Amino acid sequence: MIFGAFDVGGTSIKYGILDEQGKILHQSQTVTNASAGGKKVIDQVKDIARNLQADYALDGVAVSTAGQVNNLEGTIVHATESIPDYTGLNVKKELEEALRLPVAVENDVNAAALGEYWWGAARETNHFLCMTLGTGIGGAIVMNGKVYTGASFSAGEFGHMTLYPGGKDCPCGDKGCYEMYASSKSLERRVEEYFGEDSLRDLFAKAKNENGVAEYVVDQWVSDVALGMKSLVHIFNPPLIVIGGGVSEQGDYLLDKLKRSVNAQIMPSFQRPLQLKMTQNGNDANLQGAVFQLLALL
Ligand code: BMX
Ligand code: ZN
Repeated sequence: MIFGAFDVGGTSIKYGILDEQGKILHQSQTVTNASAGGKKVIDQVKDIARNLQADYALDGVAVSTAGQVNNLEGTIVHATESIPDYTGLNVKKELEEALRLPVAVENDVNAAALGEYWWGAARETNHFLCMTLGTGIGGAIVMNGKVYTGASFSAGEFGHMTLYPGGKDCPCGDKGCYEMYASSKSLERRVEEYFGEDSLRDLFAKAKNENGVAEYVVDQWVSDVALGMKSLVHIFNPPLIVIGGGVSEQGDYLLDKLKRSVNAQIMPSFQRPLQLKMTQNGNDANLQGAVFQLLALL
């Protein structure tokens, strides 16, 4: 069987063709037309899926998306203003009617967690947390090999823990949320503030070369990432946290800093069992996890 799979984020729509083993046969991406609103974003997905259908005999379409997702109905329970007017859309129904194919919809980080669980960094444990540092910060709680969804499919919105009361305005409507300080986007904002145009890759290259300002910017940000993790670790006592998002390409350099910063803040009983790992499958995990959810429907 082959599937079209999408990962809809506030910044880009990544998509690909996958088989039932989670193997990626083709992939590409485009910019999310988020400012045009959720309906237009789904139209973008429809158009791409129709083009894929012209080339591949798809058996279904799997969608990983930002926002809280009722994965039984395929609806967006709630989305922040990072995709305006997304809340309430029935993505599954819209796509099934347009494409005449079975469709599964899952929150992006829940999908990433499932991708890592079945085919990546979390294969060896049944309980773990997954966290992506992207445009926002998404989270997933996996217990006994299943994503914990909460009372209204909204559990795991790690990005909206309060890190600094009364702090920066968040697209969720509150102030001082974790994702305003510890997402990749927040690191980009810091880079712009200190260096003007530089990219995150340049920042890390400079920091690794012992550029003092670059190291300072990275360390300040790491300290905010770790501050949020401290709360998560004390609540869940997880054996593993898988970290995703663009910055995961910084590998051990970033992981070592994070481990030091988190360990300095948590009690010894939480330190011993805790492993931090970067995502193994990167963005592919979102596509894979969405396909895994689709397979469960077929
Ligand atoms: C936001 C929220 C989460 C999502 C997270 C990561 C919306 C639209 N998004 O906190 O549901 O998991 O961002 O998303 O409500 P990304 O855009 O960083 O990939
Ligand atoms: Zn928020």
